[in-house]
Amino acid sequence: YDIAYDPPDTTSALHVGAARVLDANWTGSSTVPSRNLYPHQWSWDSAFIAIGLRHVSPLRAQTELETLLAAQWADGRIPHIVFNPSVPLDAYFPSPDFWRSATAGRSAGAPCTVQTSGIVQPPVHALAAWLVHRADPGLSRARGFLARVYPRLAAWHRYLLHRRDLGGGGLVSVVHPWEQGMDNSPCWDAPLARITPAPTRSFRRADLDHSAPEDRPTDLDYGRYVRLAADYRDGGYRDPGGAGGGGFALEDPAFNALLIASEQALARIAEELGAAGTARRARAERLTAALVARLWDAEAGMFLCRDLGGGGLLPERSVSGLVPLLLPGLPRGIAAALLRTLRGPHFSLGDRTRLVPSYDLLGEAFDPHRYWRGPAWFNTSWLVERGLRVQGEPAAADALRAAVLQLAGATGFAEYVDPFTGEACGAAGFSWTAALALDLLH
Ligand code: 9WN
Repeated sequence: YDIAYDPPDTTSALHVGAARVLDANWTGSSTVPSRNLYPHQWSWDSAFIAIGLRHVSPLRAQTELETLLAAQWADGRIPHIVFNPSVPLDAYFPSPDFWRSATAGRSAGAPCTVQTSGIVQPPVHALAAWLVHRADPGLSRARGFLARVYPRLAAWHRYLLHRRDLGGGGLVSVVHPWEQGMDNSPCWDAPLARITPAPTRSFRRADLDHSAPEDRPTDLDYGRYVRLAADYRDGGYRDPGGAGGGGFALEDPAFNALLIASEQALARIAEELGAAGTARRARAERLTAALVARLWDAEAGMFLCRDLGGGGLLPERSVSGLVPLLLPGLPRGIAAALLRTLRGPHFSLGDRTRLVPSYDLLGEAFDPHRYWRGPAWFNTSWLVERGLRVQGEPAAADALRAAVLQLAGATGFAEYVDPFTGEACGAAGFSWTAALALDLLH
C-alpha cells in the first residue's frame, strides 16, 4: 500500500480537456466548430455546443444561442453559417461572397448587419434553449433569456412548417445536403446524380488545406453542392425552390425528429413563460404520425429518407433513420424494431461497434473513414444515447455513454472516428465532441 499513490481522476481530466476545447474555440460571442476547418458559427453545432457549454458557463451557452438567433432572417430561417467578418475570405469555402446574403436574400429578409449563408440546418435550437435554461433557471430568468428567444424559435419552426413542407404531407424538406448536416451521406447519391456539377475550376475548396482528402467529400460532390447552392441563391432563396425542375428536395428522418423534439421543448418553454403548450404538443403528435406514415419502412426496420424528386423512399440505411428513437411518442412496435436494427448487422452497436456508425456497415458505399459514409460521429451517438434512455434501455445507454466519453478523450475530441477501431478522423479539438462529452459527464 502506497499512501502517496493518488490515481488520476479521469473524469475531471476529461472535464478539463473538454472545457479547454470550448475555451479555445470561443470567439467572444460564439464558438467555432473547429479553429482551422470551420472558422465561423454553424447553426446545429451551436445548439449542440450550448447543450455542453451550459455545464461550464450558462451565460456563454445563452450567448451562443442569442448570437445565432441575432442572424435570423425575417422569414424565420436560421442560416446554417453566420460569418465572422474578421476571418479572411479564403479560410472557408463557400465564403460570404458566394452566398451574398444581404443582396440575394433581401426579399427573404436576410439581415444587413451580418453575413450569413442562405440554407438551414437541423432544428436542435429550441431543445438546446430549454436545456440551457434548465442549467441555471435563476440566471435565465434574470436575463429574460427564454422570453427573448421564444418568439425567434417560434418563427423558425413556422418557417420550416409553412415554407418547407414541399411534399405536402406535413413534414419538412431539405433542399441541400448541407441542410441535413450529413453532407455526403450515401442517401443523397441517387438524388444528387441528377444534378449537373459546377465545374471544378469554378471554385476553390478550403477544406483540403486542413484535412485528408480521403476523409472528406469528393470534388464531384462539391461541384453538385455548389450548383445547388448557387441555384437557390440565384432564385433569391425563395421557397419552394428546390423541388421539381430537377432540383434536390428530401424528407429526412433526423431533421424531422429533431423538429419534433424541439417542438416539445418549445411547449415547455411556452409553459415556463406562462402560456399554453397544448397546441405545440398536439403538433408534435401530428408530426410524429406524419414521420411514421411517410418515412417508416417496416422491412428495413428503420426510418428512410424520401426523395421528392421521384425516387420515393431511398433504400440506403443511415444513422439518420435511428434518430427518431428520441421521440417518446413513437409507437411501441416501431421503437422495438429500431432497437433491433441498431443492434443488428447494419449498425452492430455493442457488438462490432461502440459508437453508432453514420452509415450501414453492410452498405455498398460504406467507407470507415470518409465523413458521413461510415465513420461514427459524436453528435449522432449522443442523440442515440438520449434515445435509448427515452425508450427505457438504460444499460445500452450506459454503454454508449461510456464509449462516447472514452473515445472523446482518447482522440483529443476528434470530429469523427473509424467505427471499428475508434481511430480519430477529421479535425481535432472539435467543439460538439467536447460539448456533448461534457453533457454526458453530468
Ligand atoms: C458544411 C460544421 C459543419 C457541420 C456539418 C458537417 C460539416 C460543412 C462542411 O461541418 O459541414 O456545412 O464544410 O463540410 O457535415 O454537419 O455542421 O461542423
